[in-house]
Amino acid sequence: MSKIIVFGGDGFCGWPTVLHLSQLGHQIVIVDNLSRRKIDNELRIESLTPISSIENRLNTWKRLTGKKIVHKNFDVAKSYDELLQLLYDFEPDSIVHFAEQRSAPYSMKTAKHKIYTVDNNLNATNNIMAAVVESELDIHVVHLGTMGVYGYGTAGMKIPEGYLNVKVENDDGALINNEILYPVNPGSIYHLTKTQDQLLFAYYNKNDNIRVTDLHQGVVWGTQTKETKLHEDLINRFDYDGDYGTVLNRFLMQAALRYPLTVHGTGGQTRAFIHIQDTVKCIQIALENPPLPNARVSIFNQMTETFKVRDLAKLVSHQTGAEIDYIQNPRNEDDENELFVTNSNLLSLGLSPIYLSKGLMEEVSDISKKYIDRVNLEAIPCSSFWCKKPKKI
Ligand code: NAD
Ligand code: USQ
Repeated sequence: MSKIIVFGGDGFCGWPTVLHLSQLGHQIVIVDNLSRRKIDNELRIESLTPISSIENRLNTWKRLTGKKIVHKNFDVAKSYDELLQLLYDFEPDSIVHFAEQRSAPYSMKTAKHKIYTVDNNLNATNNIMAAVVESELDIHVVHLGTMGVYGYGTAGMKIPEGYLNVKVENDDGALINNEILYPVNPGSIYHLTKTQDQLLFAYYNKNDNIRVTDLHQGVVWGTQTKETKLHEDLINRFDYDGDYGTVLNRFLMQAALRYPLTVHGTGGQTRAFIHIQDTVKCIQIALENPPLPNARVSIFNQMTETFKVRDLAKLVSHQTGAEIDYIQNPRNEDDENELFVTNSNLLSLGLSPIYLSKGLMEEVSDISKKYIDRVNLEAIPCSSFWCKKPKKI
C-alpha cells in the first residue's frame, strides 16, 4: 500500500482514478479547488450526469467500502506553502497530477481564458515540481499530458513515445545520432500548456533527478468505471457541452436526443482515443512502474485506437439512426489527417485495451437517455472560435 496525492481528483479522469486506487488499498489525498465545478457555473452548464458534492462522494465511498479519502481544497497554481506543507505532513510515495484546465475550446474563448489556462496549468505544474524538490522526498510524479503535444500529422511515420531519434550532420560532415523530445505542434492554447509542461518535467528531471512519468493521453470517452457504478453518489461527470464535451460522448448524447451529430468540417480529423476504464488502469500501471533513479522522464502514449471523426459519426448514426450535420469547423485544424501512434510501453506493462464496441457505446447511450431531461440545448453548439474569422470549409 502506498500514499498517493491526486491533484485534480474531483474531475472526469481524476475521480474514477481516485476510487480505483483507493479500492486497491492505497491511502489517497485529493487536492482539488473545485474550479471545474465553478467553470460549470460560469458557462451555465452542468454535467449530464448529476454529480454529487465532493463531501457526499467521499462519505458514500466510506460507507460502502470502509475506505477513507481525504479532500484538501486549495489552488495548486497559487497556494505553494499549503502544497509544500501537505508534502511534509503526508509524505506521499507518488503524486498524480490532473489539476489543469483541460478544454481546448475553453482555452480559446477570449484573451482572459487564454491567460487563465496558461497561468493555471503552468503554475500548477511548476509549483508541484518545485515543492517536490524542496520537500527532499523521493516522490514519483505521474502527469496527464496529451497526444496533442505532437500535433496530429505523422508524415507516414508512427509517432514515437515522447522521444525522436535524429541524425544531425556535424561540421566535418559526419552524421551524429541524437535523441530529442518529439517536436511539438500544439493546436490550442490548452495544448500549448501541455507542451510547456514537458519542458518543466525534462528540466526538473535533469537538474533534480525527479522521477516523472508523463502520460500522453488521447481523447477519453465513456463515463462510468467499475467503482463509479457502485452508487449514484459516485457517478462520474459527463460533459456534453460545446466547450468540455469530447467528440464521441457528444455524438452519443446527441443521438439519444435526436440532435444531428455535429461533425466539424469534413470530419477527416483523425484522433487517438481511450476508454475511461483504461485511463484508470493506465495510471495504476504507471504508478506501479516508476522510472529507475536517474532515468530520464518516461513518456507513454496513453491511447488504444484511432478514428476519423466522420467515421465515429457514421458508426453512431448507423446504430441509432441519427442524422449527421457537417458544420463549419470552429477550430483552426487540418480537415484531414492520418495518425499512426506507437503505444507499446503501456501494452508491454500489462494494459489489455478496451476497444470501442457496441456494448460500451450502448452504455454511454443509456446514460444519455437516462439523464436526457437535464440537457441544455443551448449548450450543445460549440461557440468558441479559434480565429475571429472561422475557416471556410
Ligand atoms: P477535469 O477538468 O474534469 O478535471 C480537472 C480537475 O482539476 C478538476 O476537478 C479541477 O477542479 C481541478 N483543478 C484544475 N486546476 C486546479 C488547480 N489550480 N488547483 C486545484 N485543482 C485544480 O479534466 P479531466 O478530463 O479529468 O482531465 C484531467 C487531466 O487529464 C488534464 O490535465 C487533461 O489535460 C488530461 N487529459 C484529459 C483528456 C480527456 O479527454 N478528458 C484527454 C487527455 C488528457
Ligand atoms: N469535434 C467534432 N465535433 C464535435 C466535437 C469535436 O467534429 O462536436 C472534433 C474536433 O474538431 C476535433 C476532434 O473532434 O477535431 C476532437 O475534439 P474533442 O473536443 O473530442 O477533443 P480535444 O479538443 O482534442 O481535447 C480532448 C480533451 C483534452 C485532451 C485531448 C487529447 O478535452 O483534454 O488533451 O482530447 S488529444 O485530442 O489527443 O490531444
